Amino acid sequence: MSINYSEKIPNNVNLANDRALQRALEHWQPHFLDWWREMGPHHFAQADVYLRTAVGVDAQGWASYGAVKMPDYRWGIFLADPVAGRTIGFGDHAGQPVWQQVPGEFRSQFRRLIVTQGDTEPASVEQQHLLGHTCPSLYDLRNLFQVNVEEGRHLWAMVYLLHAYFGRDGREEAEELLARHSGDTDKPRILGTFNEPISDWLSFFMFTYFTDRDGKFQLKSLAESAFDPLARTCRFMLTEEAHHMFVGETGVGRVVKRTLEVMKELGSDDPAAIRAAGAIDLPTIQRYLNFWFTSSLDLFGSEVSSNAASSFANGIKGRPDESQYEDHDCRTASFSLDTPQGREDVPLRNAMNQVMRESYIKDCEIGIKRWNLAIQRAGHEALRLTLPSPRFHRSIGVWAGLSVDPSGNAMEPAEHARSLPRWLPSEADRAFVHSLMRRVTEPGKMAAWIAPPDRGINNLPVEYEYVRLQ
Ligand code: BYC
Ligand code: FE
Ligand code: FE
Repeated sequence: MSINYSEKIPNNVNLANDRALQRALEHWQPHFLDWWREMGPHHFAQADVYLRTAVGVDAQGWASYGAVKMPDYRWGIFLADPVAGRTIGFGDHAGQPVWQQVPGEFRSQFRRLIVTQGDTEPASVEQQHLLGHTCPSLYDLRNLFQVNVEEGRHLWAMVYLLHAYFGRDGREEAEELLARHSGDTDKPRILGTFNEPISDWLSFFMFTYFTDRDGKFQLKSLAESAFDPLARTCRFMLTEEAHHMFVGETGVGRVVKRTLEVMKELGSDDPAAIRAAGAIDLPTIQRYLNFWFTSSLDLFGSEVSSNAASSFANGIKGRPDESQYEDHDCRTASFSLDTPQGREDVPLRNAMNQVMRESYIKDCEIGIKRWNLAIQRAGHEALRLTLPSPRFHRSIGVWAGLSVDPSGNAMEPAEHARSLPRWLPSEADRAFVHSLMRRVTEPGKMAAWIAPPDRGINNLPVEYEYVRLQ
């Protein structure tokens, strides 16, 4: 199905055929644009940004690239093509045809999940509101803006579902998605991580590595849903998501690379000397990693969850890559869970959040291995970045609020509190990282704390002027 760009709202869902829905979305559109102007990238409305825009939803060449002013970006509604004869892949309704409408009895459950998913998208744009001012290069500035406009489009994806399938409640929820704000004391965003400030680029790269990866896993599990429009929306969102994680993985990798260069020049791994030379020492990178990884672990919800069990039973939310499992019913199976009281067997359906979290952790390891390879190749046998234990620094689930060290061992609360500055970014770490954040906007030039990328965007050179500032 091709995308119609001649309409006010580009779409491949035949919006013109449903006048009421089209009018409702055209009514929401200016509210979205007001929100973007106020809460989106600060001060760059006039800049020409080299952005990709979706022009089709198939695997080959779905994107076109060109200079766009962000407020003119064509946010629209794009669903992956339907799969003929698709049936429900898991839970109590497995094998039955998928649903084109939301069954009444599951309506509020679906709405809650769609609202929660939708809430994270604008939240991340709000968190990154000021980052453009301190970009380490035009290449990075462009990547930030690409991520931002696509998160804006992900909001559109969820708002479409709310408007099209949830009537008046859905329209009200769509307004609320623009009324809650990241970090707002009265009306915060729904999930914890999306209220954490992202005020430096190391945090941005950790966020796109770890938190956008939660997005990947949540979208994969919703792409299994029996509610076909939700599944198709999420399938297309996943193609955009891949770039966000690329920005994170290469971003952290380039910070590590620059640190290794400085260590070589200095012939030292002394953090103070590395900082004095304008790079970020590996222990500081590890502390940022610890923070964003553990915060993102919380996004999977409690290890034992009746919500997760009923979402699975009802066909609402499956496991990422559900087809790779043998048992799609899981009613009688159990799961061995690591709890502070020891191993406990729990019904598998109730442990679905933990099943997802464990596949997420495996996926997180891939980038860590790559970064460590660079550290090893630079001749540092004793230095490594590691994922902390999932028991460490948790706010949700069975490990929440416990005094556990990054290796997963319980400790005295007072000793734990004293040790935290060694494990998580301290005020001094943040002040140092902030002191490095100076804007670099000469094409091809990089800030001193980050190595240049291996290649530019879409086969263009790294020196290309990816953002033309006005
Ligand atoms: N913070 O049974 P429980 C992305 C709440 S990222 C605060 O343990 P459940 C993106 C929970 O909501 C992907 N609250 O968990 C990335 C529930 O509250 P209610 C986002 C939390 O329901 C970067 C209560 O605790 N997508 O796309 O099984 C940039 C008990 O819940 C947290 C989704 O999350 C937390 N961390 O699962 C841009 C998918 N964790 O309802 C975008 C949709 C739990 O009792 N959401 N709670 O008031 C879901 O599937 C589920 O809601 C969750 C929680 C997995 C989040
Ligand atoms: Fe997203
Ligand atoms: Fe994303």
